[in-house]
Amino acid sequence: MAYNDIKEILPRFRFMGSYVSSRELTSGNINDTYVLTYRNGERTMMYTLQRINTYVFKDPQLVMQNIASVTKHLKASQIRHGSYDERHVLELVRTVDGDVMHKDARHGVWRAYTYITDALALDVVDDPAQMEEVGRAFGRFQRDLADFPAAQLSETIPNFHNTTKRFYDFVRAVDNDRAGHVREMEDEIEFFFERRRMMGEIVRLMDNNVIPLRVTHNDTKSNNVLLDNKTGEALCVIDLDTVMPGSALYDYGDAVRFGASTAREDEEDTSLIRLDMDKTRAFTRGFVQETSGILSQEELSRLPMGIKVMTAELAMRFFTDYLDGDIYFKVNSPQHNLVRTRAQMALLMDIERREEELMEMVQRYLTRYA
Ligand code: GN1
Ligand code: MG
Repeated sequence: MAYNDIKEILPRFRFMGSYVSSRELTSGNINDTYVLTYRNGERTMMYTLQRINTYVFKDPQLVMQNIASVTKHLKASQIRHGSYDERHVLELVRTVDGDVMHKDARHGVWRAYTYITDALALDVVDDPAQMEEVGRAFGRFQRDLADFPAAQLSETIPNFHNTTKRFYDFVRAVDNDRAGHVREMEDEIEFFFERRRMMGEIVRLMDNNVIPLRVTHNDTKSNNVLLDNKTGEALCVIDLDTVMPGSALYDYGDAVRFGASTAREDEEDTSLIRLDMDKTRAFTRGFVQETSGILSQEELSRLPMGIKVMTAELAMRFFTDYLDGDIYFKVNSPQHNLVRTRAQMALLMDIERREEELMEMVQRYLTRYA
């Protein structure tokens, strides 16, 4: 029952009115999330309350500082462009002491936002038109943060999308074999070794300054965008925990990996998993239009590589966690991380088959913006 987990935390925040009810949201893999309903006279107020996973985010104070400055910047950009609305940017609720988070020894670290009502967050995207809106949202996000001073942001999870470094973590997990799975995982292990070079490609391009370092979201799943449930339009980008310096290819690639798949990220029947080209094109259109004048030719021409590298990276991260004994991602069964791994491997193999199609798709944007 959710209330018991949070009842001592509620009075620590400046929620308006009196508590009515709460429910837990379970789609995130890292933090614990609750939606709260309060009543203030005739008005119903809703909030999102989250317990930050401090195994994953070692320094939550830095995470919250990032979020406070990013939301402030987003709001200012939107006001400047005349696009500001309270449903277009997350708004932190402060603690009674005026802080951006509450921390105590027994309950952990907590933060809260005003809940954005009448909105959908899609775990599965069925309609290309929705995928285009998701693309617009992440494109605008990138655009609104293009002038954000990246030096002000802390790297809250160092090397988060450094896929080369992730590969070493994977090799270490194989060596340690903590959960005792390695003996049965020859094919999977081989799969990642074969793709080692490809996985380091974005890191190499950044190291060689071929593509720029940008302020990026780094967790661009479709359910991290809210769409208006009446008009279907993109409202707001959420889950700002991993906003850090990164590459546009991460945001583009991870979004396509998640939202343009024909199946869930943890689909067990791998025969159902493919890359849906209509959804991929729709996302690309939304994302590229909103970032036009910002993304370079070098980035545009490598968008397909972003899809490949990010899918391989996620497959390998899930697999590493499986080998480590499920210490990072929340799991709903002992096989969950392996199921996720195999699903992402299947998706990657389809992406590899479609390389030419993907290159043709970006060609259009290259000639347009040349
Ligand atoms: C985690 O918590 P959630 O579900 O938004 C993870 C992402 C992965 C994603 C895979 C901090 O995101 O990197 O892509 O799971 N977040 C972190 O579903 O590791
Ligand atoms: Mg999330």
